[in-house]
Amino acid sequence: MKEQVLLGLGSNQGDSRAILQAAVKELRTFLDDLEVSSLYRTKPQDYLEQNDFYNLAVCGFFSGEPHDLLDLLHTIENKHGRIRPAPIIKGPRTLDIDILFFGRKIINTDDLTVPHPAIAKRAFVLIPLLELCPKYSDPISGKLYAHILALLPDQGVENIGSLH
Ligand code: PH2
Ligand code: MG
Ligand code: MG
Repeated sequence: MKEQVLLGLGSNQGDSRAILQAAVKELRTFLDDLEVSSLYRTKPQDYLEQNDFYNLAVCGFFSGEPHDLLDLLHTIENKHGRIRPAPIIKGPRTLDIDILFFGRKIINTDDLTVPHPAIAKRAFVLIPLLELCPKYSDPISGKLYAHILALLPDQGVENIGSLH
């Protein structure tokens, strides 16, 4: 069975736009009917002493287990120079691909938490996500993400057009 998955991508090191373009191309090899949000330039959150990020979200259909997807995403991140373990937690990175949702599944394992635990406080995730899925709600609380976003302060998320 195919599950609809939503991923959040980010980069603030190297040629971020080229890295994100290459990553989306690689995602198309195993995600069907891939939809890609606009590209956003975003102010860093959590760890503030770093460059602005480029963020976007994608949505597609995956046949496999959540950990199969996680392995594929780590392979793409590593190929684009992702350093593990991170020298600075939540610091600069060439490429980050987070599983935001895997269908409506709730997953809590050592290496994977789905829905991604920080979605509700991050405009750089919510804004591209809502561009693709305006009616999406939190599988745990049932709250509409559009309502959650409306309550957040401005976090400096600027739509800079299409990735291509
Ligand atoms: N990722 C982080 C920490 N902070 N800030 C922005 N704007 N965008 C990100 O992707 C991001 C961040 C850790 O994953
Ligand atoms: Mg990550
Ligand atoms: Mg992340």
